[in-house]
Amino acid sequence: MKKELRLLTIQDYSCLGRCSLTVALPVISACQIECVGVPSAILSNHTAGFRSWTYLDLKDELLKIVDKWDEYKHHFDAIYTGYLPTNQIDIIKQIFIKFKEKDTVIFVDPCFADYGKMYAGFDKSHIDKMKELIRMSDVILPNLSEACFLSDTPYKENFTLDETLSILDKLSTFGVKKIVLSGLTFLEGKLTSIVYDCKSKHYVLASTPFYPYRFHGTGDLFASSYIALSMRGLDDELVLDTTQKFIDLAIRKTLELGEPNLCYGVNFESALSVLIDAIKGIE
Ligand code: PXL
Repeated sequence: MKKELRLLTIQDYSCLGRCSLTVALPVISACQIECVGVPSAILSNHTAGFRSWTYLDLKDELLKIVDKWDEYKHHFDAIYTGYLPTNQIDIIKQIFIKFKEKDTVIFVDPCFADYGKMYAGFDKSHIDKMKELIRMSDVILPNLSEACFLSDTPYKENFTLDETLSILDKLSTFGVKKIVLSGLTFLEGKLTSIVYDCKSKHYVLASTPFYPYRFHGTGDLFASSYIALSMRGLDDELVLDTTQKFIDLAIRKTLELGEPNLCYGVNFESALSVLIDAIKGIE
């Protein structure tokens, strides 16, 4: 009998540009998990690649929304945070405490940097606040830039596997169980990701071809897919491999349509079948 699963995710809703909630909701739903999405902010579009945007901060709504649920019994199998303004992190910590039960897994995608630079509107104070959130989590899913900022490692595009493992070792001092690091290029011509078990130091890798484009939103797709498939009980090797294949197909579908407009993200809608097929095996 298939188990019903419910996940709470808190991140922004950027109307245009496929990222955050607009990808988390369909990806997690495709894995047959109820995705309860609470928007931290509403933007006209994301801030990477577009010239300007509107921004409505929903800080004052967050506790109002989740406290309203006190009238009902809500169990969350997982909580997943993505892009968050610095001034909301203390509230998110309260939400973790409110909903964390024995079997609730907390996933944090730090989501504040890419290509060695912090996203527009963030400063270094965000890194310390994010470390506080990470210390309360079970699994973190940084990209290479975020991993460098969080471990005080100077950023470069290419780290060797040994250098990557030493970054992971530093990050494991935050007390998390697992680290899922994406966007690695130590294998030539490949885009590689790694799941690192902080206790055993055991790791698994998955790779797909590397494309010389800076697509937006692929980190959010990666995190949503990894989290949903692992909640469905697939082992890390299969989760990572399927997630890489899902994103690879989304990129190929985008490229098939011609020269991509990178701001709009990737055509993941055409690749959802990869996730649907992966969980068919366990139905
Ligand atoms: O995909 C990361 C992301 C999420 N949300 C917003 C962003 C970005 C990246 O720039 O601007 C609003």
